Amino acid sequence: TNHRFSQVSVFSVPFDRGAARRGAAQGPEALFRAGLARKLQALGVQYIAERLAPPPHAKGTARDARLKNLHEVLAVNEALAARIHAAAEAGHFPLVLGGDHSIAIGTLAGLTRHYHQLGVIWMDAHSDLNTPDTTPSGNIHGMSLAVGLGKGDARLTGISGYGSFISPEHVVLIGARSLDQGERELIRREGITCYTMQDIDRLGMFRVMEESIRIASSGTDGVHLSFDIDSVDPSIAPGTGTPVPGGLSYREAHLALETLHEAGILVSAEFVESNPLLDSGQRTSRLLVGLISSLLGERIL
Ligand code: 5AB
Ligand code: MN
Ligand code: MN
Ligand code: MN
Repeated sequence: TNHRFSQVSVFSVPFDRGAARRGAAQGPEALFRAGLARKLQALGVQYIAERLAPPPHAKGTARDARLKNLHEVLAVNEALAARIHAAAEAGHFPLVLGGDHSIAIGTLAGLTRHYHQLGVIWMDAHSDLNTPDTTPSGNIHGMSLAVGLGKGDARLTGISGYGSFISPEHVVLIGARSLDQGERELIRREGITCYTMQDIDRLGMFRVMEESIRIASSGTDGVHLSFDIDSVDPSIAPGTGTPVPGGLSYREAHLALETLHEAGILVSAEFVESNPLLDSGQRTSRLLVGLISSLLGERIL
């Protein structure tokens, strides 16, 4: 994806307590069962793979309906942030496999300790910009981008607080079609660029990617891709906990990742929200292996 990296560090994060439904914790192993390692080898990608330990169940800690499973989310993300920072320092390209999207808190925290002006491309049906004050669910996977911007519960933003936060002008949302009122207001107030599905219909995916790449990379020292599989249409990616109709087609999704590979701007990527318990066979896992391959340089011709 970018030739300045000597190797890819693949991090499996078997965690799903940031979401309402269980099962995304089994996402990473389903990707390996669907042939991820063979694919990386065939592409000639030098990589090492590491699996984070799932955090112990925090029993008896106070419950907060606006921040469900906070202690587990904190534990996994503190560990992940440290691993991601170490990988970035070593000159490696982190490839994070989720897990629910709350793990982006740790990825972003680790990256921003090293890259002080990080751009972010967030492909998702949602914007994950809720805070405890705006969340309709209390599920932290709907808050991770807000935390990366320094907004929300201080214990969560404190993980990123060791480094720097991302700036709204370097964030681009792609594929949005299900936003909560508080998220809409935050997008407007902060001036975050958002390419909705309607924008993709009108402009075409290639132009959306060209503009996104320019916005996310201008004035930054690297760009992170956070890819939520629910950005893709549920008819071809059914294995996910919060599906929304009207998503990216097979080719739109691949084109996005092919374009990112060509641009060479990425310093890290994560693929989240794949839930094998909700999948129809290996459909979603196989799609993801193909998408990761496009990002890492698989070509049609
Ligand atoms: B995902 C919702 N906005 O906050 C909320 O899948 C859904 O990581 C969040 O994008 C979906 O609960 C989180 C209604
Ligand atoms: Mn998400
Ligand atoms: Mn550093
Ligand atoms: Mn989503």
